[in-house]
Amino acid sequence: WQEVLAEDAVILRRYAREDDQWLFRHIMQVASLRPFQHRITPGGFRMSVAMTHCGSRGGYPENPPVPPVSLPAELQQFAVRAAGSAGFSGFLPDSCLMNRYAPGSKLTLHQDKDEKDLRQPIVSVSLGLPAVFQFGGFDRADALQRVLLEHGDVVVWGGRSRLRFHGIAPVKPGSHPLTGAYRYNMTFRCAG
Ligand code: MD5
Ligand code: FE
Repeated sequence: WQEVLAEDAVILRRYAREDDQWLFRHIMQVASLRPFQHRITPGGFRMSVAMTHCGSRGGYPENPPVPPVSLPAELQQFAVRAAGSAGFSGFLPDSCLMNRYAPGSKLTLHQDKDEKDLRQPIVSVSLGLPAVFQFGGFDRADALQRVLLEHGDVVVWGGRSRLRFHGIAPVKPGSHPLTGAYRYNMTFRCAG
């Protein structure tokens, strides 16, 4: 079932549930080639979320250098199908960012604006432990909506909602049969 969060932002509740095992295997496969890393923010802080990715990320330099890992066609097709179900046709992602949240990990309010073509949506897939998603406006200080994202939930963010401020509240400890002590999120993007 679908839920409209805001203009051009649609939640496909549990959309990925029946595909959770092979989706998770792809995360593990990518992480075996490019281990999850805690990036350091421009301000010098180590992020609590660990990240890896496959496909393009817009050609940003990696430090230290890591081998390229291509975006598996079945992952790309899953994202194309999800975007279509949410009403976004013509989406062809070239990258998948994978985030891993241990208990206590959070993602501070931010905008996703590194991608070259902001007319393209982002497809997000949540697996494992639930998390409270914070969904804001176009200014950092705008009021936040809070939405629980659970295992298998898919969200498609396009149009106006593409540039909304958003974040993830600290993940509560727990255990999930597929992912153990973690929450994982995949975001499919046209990084360019
Ligand atoms: C997450 N990841 O759950 C989220 C899901 C990230 C990130 O935010 O940058 O890795 S993607 C949420 C998103 C993407 C694009 C637009 C909006 C939300 N939005 O307008 O709220 O790890
Ligand atoms: Fe983001």
